[in-house]
Amino acid sequence: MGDKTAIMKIIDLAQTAEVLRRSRRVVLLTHLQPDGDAVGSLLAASALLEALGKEVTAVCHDAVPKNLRVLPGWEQIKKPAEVTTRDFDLACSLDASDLARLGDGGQLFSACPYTLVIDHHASNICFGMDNYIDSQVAATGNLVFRLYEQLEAPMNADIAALLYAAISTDTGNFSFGQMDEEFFLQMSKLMRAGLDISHYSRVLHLVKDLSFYRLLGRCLDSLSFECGGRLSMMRLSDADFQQTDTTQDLVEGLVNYALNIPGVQMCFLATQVEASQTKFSLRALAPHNVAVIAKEMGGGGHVLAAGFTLDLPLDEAIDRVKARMIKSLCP
Ligand SMILES: [Mn+2]
Repeated sequence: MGDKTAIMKIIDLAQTAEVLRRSRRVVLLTHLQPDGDAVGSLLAASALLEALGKEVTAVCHDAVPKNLRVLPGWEQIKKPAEVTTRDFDLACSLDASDLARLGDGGQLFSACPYTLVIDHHASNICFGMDNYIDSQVAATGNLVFRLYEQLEAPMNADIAALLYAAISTDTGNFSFGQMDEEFFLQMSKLMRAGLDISHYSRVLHLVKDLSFYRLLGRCLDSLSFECGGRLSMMRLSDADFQQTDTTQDLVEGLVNYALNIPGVQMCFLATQVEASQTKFSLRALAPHNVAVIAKEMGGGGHVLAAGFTLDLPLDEAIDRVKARMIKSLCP
C-alpha cells in the first residue's frame, strides 16, 4: 500500500475518506498528555472505522487523564508497549503536529507501510504520507465529524459525547477559537444524535477534585501585579504541590485566572519543576504578543498563549521573566 519514501502529500476530505475506506487494519494514534480533543477524536475515529468494518487499535503514549475517564470507551486506549502486533496497513495520527508529539507511539506510526495525519494545528509539519490538515477548524474533532458525514457513518449519543469532548475542549467550552457556522451546524447534529450536553459539560469542564481547588487557592493567593495592574503574576512552588497533595498536571488552565481580572493585559504563571528549573505559562490579550517572549526564552506557542522552561530557581526565573514582560508592556 504505497512506498514509504513517497512524497508527503496534502489531501482533502474526500481523499481522506477514501484512504480510510481502503484500509483494513488501522492503528490510530494521538499526542502525549492527551486532552479532550485528543481522546475524543481518537475514540470517535475509532468508532467510525469500526462502523466501516475495520480492525482498529487506538493508542496513546500517556494514560487517559482522570477527568476524561467519563468518556464512553476510554478503557480501550492502549499504551504503545501494549500493542504487540505490527500488522497494520494504515497508521493514522490525530491532533498531533509532529512525530515527536506521539511519544513512543511514533514507532508504531513510522513502522507502518502507509501513514495518514489528520490535524488542525497550523504548525503541523505534514509528517504523514497523506496529510489532511485544516487550521480553520477549532478542533481535530471537527475534522472527524466531517469524515462521519463524508463516509455516511451512523452517529449516536456516545459518539456525539466524544465529539463534544473534542470540540468543547479546544474552544474552552465555547469561549474562544474558530467557532463559525459549520461549527454550530455540527453541534446541532450532535444534539440530534442525542448528546447529553448538560451532563458532559458538567463532568468534563466543571467538576474537579477538591485538591485542584486547594491548588487553585494557593495560586490565587500568590497573585501580584506590575505596570499599574496590566501585568499579573502567579507562582507555584514545590511546597504548594506537596501541601495540597497535587501534581503538576493540574496546572493546565490555572494561568487564565490571572488574565481574566479586569485591567490585566498580560500574565504569567511560574511553576517550580525542580530546584533549579521553572516552567512558565504566558497569556496576553490582543494586540499583545507573548509568543515573541517565549521564543526568546527558548520556548514557543501562540501569540496569545505561550510557554517555556528556564534552568533557574523559582525566584530568579520570576525576576528575569517579570523584567522582560514589564519591558514589553510598559517600556
Ligand atoms: Mn486539538
